[in-house]
Amino acid sequence: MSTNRTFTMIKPDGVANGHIGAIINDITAAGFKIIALKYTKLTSEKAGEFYAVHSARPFYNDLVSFMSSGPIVAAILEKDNAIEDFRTLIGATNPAEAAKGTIRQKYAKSIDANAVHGSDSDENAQIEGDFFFTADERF
Ligand code: IDP
Ligand code: MG
Repeated sequence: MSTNRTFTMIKPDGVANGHIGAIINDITAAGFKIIALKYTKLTSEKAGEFYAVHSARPFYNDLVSFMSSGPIVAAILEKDNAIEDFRTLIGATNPAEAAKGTIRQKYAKSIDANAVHGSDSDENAQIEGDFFFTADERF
């Protein structure tokens, strides 16, 4: 199915390592339009809620503590075929397996601290965007 919006976060490692500008440049150079953008920080409670789908996974507690360890950048992005094209742009979850030139290959160091999030479906893009942005924060 073809979709036109996705949701992303630049994760705490991407922010702490100074990659906000480079990552946003890669995203816009790939043809994504920014619909909403926010520099913020998740509490551990909010991070737990965002990643609730992974609550049974062994890495869940580490993921929640990592995602609340520092500021992040959240964004809603628009492009034809947004979900699939953005997953291609960021590369595999494990940066060691991410294709050359992808955001995770360039800016991430480990499977847990992997620089960026990308929605995996239309439905989740909607839910995740709504988690961070009200209607009047989208342009
Ligand atoms: P995705 O971010 O590529 O969609 P998911 O499987 O949805 O990957 O996992 C969500 C996040 O959980 C990953 O981006 C990564 O930060 C973390 N994660 C996934 N698998 C592992 C793992 O095996 N060890 C540690 N962290 C993991
Ligand atoms: Mg995922």
